[in-house]
Amino acid sequence: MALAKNKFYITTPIYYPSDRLHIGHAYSTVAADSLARFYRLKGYDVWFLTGSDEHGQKIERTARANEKTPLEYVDAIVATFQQLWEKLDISYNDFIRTTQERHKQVVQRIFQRLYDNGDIYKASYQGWYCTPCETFWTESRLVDGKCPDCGRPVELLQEESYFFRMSKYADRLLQYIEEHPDFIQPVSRRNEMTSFIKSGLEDLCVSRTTFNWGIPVPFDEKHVIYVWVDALTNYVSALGYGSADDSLYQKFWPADVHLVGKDIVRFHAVIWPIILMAAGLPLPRQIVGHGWVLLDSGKMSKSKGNVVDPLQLVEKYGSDAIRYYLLREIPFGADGLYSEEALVSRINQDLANDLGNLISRTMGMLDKYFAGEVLAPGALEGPDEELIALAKDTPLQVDALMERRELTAAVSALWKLVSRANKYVDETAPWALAKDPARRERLGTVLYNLAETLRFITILCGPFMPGLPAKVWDLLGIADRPDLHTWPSLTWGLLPSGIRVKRGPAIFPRIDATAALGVENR
Ligand code: ME8
Repeated sequence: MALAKNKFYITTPIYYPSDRLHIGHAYSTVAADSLARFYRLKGYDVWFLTGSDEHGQKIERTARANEKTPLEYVDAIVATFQQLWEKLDISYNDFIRTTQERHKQVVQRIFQRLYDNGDIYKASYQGWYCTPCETFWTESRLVDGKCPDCGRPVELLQEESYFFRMSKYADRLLQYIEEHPDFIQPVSRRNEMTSFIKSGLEDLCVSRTTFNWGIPVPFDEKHVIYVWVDALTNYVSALGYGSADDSLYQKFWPADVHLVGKDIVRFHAVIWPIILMAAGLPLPRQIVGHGWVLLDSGKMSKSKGNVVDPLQLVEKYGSDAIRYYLLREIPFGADGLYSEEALVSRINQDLANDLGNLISRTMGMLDKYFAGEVLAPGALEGPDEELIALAKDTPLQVDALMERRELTAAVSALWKLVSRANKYVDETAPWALAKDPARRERLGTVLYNLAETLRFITILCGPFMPGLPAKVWDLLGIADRPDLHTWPSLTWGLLPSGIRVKRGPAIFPRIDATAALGVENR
């Protein structure tokens, strides 16, 4: 019997189609995609979900301001999401829209179940609502009368509403968090959540009557279901939970990682687990809260006019470069600053100088000295052992760091191997060996070691820069050897001798910073 493969289910937040996405949203999705691709590389059966969160008062108002129906409005914006993900090489398996019938049914079913179990009750609500954040606040949590999350004005709500007995589950959730130290990552976010829960959970208002753009409460159609309850349910509705074919749910739930920005960890680490507990479903294994991509001028916002459009950046610099930059420059888990200057400098330094040169020097020397042929390696000498040891160890390091969700550190570990290989070129000076016919075998060994190191680097770069491998395999002459592109093939020495490499155009051309950034940016 074939062994069942390990499974890995990862999700991104489903973004609001109230506006086009900016570089911060792209950051979340790129990070999730890199994890998804990494686990695929390791042979896991991966399910990667993204989508759009289309209901709620914010969308309804934005659509009206644009003189469109909500659905017309979101249809156009969701198309731009999908276009962006295609350009950024996002390998999602499914895209869920909360306006889809498959989603609505599951939300209603779960809501009904919570009601039937006595965890949802009707009462009159009086309190404050932040529409941009779609969040309820009690008076005591407001800061200077404004939303404590985004600082914008809140609106007084007085409605008859349904409430969810969150308070009843607070102790169970705290205990769960304590017993599962990896549940909320990084640790700083876990601590924030524990103190948030300890400060007292109030029952959550989970329905609204003052607007229509949402999923009706199944037993009281005057009410629409609170948009966060609707949105969070996407993670199981997309798997067909409770439907005639729930095979994806059976296979992939519970999720292995819900990757989200730190601003919405609270919804994922408090409200969502309690909904699941109340519905009798297993909890996700992990919520990873990453930091924010900030600009010199602060957080990106339309009103400040400082929104960075990822689509334009991809057109200008390419998907691999943008992905690399985001993962490398913003320390994963913490906040980091975005600037186009830093992006160009990373491209020129890390990609053009370090990796690009390693590739072109290796191919160039093989071409020049051996007409492109990779010779079988001979005895090891000098720095060979050190290079090989690092090449063998790097997959282990990258693996351990990815398991700990330390994406930036994983990319840095990989770049240590790139640097070590460049240093190896300087140490072994193949151009000097080439002058001495007696050292031909040594030259062959040095170039074999470089080509094999490059194979390791390329395999490990794939999850972060998915466009790169095909280009390198073509240059290395092993495009038709998929067995040499895999995780299990990260065994030193599998690169066969006798293959023919070729020179090609620079994979990462240097960017002329003055031209790229323009005068106003300098
Ligand atoms: O919150 N830096 O959607 P949203 C890093 N629909 N990440 C950023 C960012 C920045 N400057 N700005 C946004 C919602 N993000 C809900 C989610 S999930 C069931 C429902 C990312 O369109 C980050 O992941 O406001 C953040 O959590 C998400 O976009 C918010 O996207």
